[in-house]
Amino acid sequence: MSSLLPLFLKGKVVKGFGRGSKDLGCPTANYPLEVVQSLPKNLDPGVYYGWAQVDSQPVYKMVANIGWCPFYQNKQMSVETHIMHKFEKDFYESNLKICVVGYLRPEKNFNSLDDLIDAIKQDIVNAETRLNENEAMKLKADVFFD
Ligand code: ADP
Ligand code: RBF
Ligand code: MG
Repeated sequence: MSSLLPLFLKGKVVKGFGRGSKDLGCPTANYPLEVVQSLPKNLDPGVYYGWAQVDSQPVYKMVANIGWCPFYQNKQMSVETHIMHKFEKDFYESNLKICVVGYLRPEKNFNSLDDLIDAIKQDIVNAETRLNENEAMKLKADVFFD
């Protein structure tokens, strides 16, 4: 698994499932199917942390869910990125580059939406810590980003 990381992805931001992740305080920028299909076949589904850049804006911290969302039982795998930054407006159709730096945990099912939200909040805390480490910081400056 770890040999596949860091993993660099880029693509356009498309409309997701419209479940109102935004209302939950956790908007996720979704990639189109072709990006999902380009993933290494042996990449473990789960929650990851890393860096993200919208067009040529600054590079910010992110957490990404790569998988099937057992809570919603999606039929298709998705890659959705929550960028740890407050944006003034939506950026559908923009280019999104992400560097997937490390793995946080497997996807889980939850008894309630509140439990899912609590888990995501904890993921953000964990990502913050990991991304402040030197090895992770180096990737923020990778030539991949504009
Ligand atoms: P959808 O189901 O269409 O993905 P979401 O509720 O997940 O809808 O919201 C995602 C959209 O919110 C993104 O495509 C982007 O345009 C916008 N957005 C605003 N702030 C962020 C952020 N911090 N991280 C990710 N997306 C954000
Ligand atoms: N969905 C799941 O079904 N199980 C998970 O463990 C899970 N973890 C997530 C972690 C993060 C950091 C993010 C951004 C999303 C996660 N999701 C998970 C996806 C979530 O179901 C999706 O973003 C919903 O649309 C949120 O309402
Ligand atoms: Mg989304």
